[in-house]
Amino acid sequence: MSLVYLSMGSNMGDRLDFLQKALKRLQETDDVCVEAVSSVYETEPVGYREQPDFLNLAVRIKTLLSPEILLSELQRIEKDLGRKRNRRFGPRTIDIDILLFENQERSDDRLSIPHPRMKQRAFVLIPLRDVMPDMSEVVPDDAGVRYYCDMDLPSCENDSRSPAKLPPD
Ligand code: PH2
Ligand code: MG
Ligand code: MG
Repeated sequence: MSLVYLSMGSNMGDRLDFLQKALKRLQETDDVCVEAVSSVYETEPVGYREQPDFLNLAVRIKTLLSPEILLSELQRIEKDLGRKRNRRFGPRTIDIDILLFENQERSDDRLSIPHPRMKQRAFVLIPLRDVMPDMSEVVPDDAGVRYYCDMDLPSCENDSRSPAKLPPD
């Protein structure tokens, strides 16, 4: 099992709904268990600034998938939720990025791990700190990142912690 941290962002349409749907799809993915989800933060756009504010969150998962297969699964979820690949850094219904994959380091055309820009981005590091309590990164200026709400954790399949599966009192 690999320990993996992801970042999600949305700045089109019903942003919270896109994040919720993406989390549910992630939890339903075979060989992926969503272990923890950060709070949701509303964040000013970084890079290309003429676009609506984002909602961002971070996710901690355990997975049996390789980085390549996980990336394909994440891209499938993005596509199913209406993601169109237009302007780089531009508006999107849902963006799911791999931040860290165990201690792996790699950089090729398809995938760079750790995510090359994560250390400069408060909209990545502030949510990440919620799901990675021992995070050692220094968080850059947090202006433009505001707490928005908490997010329910969709439970793992066959997860005995799920309240719905507990016997009645
Ligand atoms: N994603 C980008 C570019 N800029 N800005 C914020 N606040 N949040 C994002 O998720 C984001 C961004 C490209 O992936
Ligand atoms: Mg991104
Ligand atoms: Mg992306």
